[in-house]
Amino acid sequence: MKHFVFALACLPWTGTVAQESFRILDYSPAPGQFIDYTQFLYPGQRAQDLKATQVCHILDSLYKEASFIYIASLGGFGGSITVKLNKPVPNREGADFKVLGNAFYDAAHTPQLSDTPGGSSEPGIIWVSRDGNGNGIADDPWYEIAGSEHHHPQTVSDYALTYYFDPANPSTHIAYKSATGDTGHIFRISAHTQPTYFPIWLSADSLTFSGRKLPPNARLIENNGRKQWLMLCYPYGYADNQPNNSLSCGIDLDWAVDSSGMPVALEQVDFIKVVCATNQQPDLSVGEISTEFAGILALHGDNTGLKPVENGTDLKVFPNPCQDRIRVQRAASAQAEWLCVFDLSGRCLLRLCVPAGQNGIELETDSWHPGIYLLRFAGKTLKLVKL
Ligand SMILES: [Ca+2]
Ligand SMILES: [Ca+2]
Ligand SMILES: [Ca+2]
Repeated sequence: MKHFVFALACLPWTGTVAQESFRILDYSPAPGQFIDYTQFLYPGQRAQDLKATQVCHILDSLYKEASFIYIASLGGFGGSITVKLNKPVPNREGADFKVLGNAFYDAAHTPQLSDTPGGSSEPGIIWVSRDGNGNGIADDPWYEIAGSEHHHPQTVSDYALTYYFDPANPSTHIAYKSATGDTGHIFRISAHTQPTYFPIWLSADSLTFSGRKLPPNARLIENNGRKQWLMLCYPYGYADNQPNNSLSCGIDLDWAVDSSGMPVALEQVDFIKVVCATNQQPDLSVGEISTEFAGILALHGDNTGLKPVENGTDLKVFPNPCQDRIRVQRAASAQAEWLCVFDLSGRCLLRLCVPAGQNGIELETDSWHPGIYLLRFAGKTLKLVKL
């Protein structure tokens, strides 16, 4: 979507990121406003000589560059990236890894939408595979991470979409047609002026993608008389859906299912694939909803991916340990913010919005089971003990 640069971006991340190293096996984006073949050309190279392997090689070098965080767009529905991890991600209790993207909450507007946070959320479905035969190649079964919308009545399990390149008019909107007859376009956006939005190194005429399509998550809301598109976050289980520093961004390998939808027991995974899973083009100012991929973060037993801080001046929770209630206090803030409580498996147990101008809130905790919880609020995470 608009507002993001393709090659260099600041991730909404508050901690130290120690990403997993990986190698790109395949990059097959759908058309999109951030898809630009010219950035992959060697000096003097012709577009028709650009190869998919060359694109993967260049992307690999960009992701390895330590001085900045690289984000690749997957374009519209069906676009994907597949990586091989240099070190497998084990399946331990709770969440095991995060797929990093550039999703963020819009704190100014999400309170209008009850308990559903939103902002920029461009969900992608995650697939995983392990190198079961040990040959280093992704020729083993793939399993889908069944996120929160897997069984939603508006989710379509076998959606298929074909995008068409018009060589006579490459710089126009890219037309598509689904197998069920939906038609539309990946819109041309005035801010992105490359010769075409079509990934012409993959095909010279058309590209067909198929897979599970999630319900649309973009909503047009009105705020102070001004209309604005807001992308609601799905609760869990997708890439580029919840912010990187959100506990809801964690992926548990126990959510993996086989082609029959049955859960599978995975000890570890070596390959991860991310697929843009919605087909939405809100309007000409936003463009297509396109999943972004910024890397993989293994949680390695730290199920949250977040290091809790001690009580401090910015955020206080008391009493801690607690029994029947707690008071959560932040520094005075004019902004509405989400307060979330998670268990140690990364499961969100409570989410509520603290209105603008209110610097604290009381929570009743007498019904909570004794144990350790993580409370996320005001950009901090605190460890909370319930007696
Ligand atoms: Ca797990
Ligand atoms: Ca995004
Ligand atoms: Ca293999």
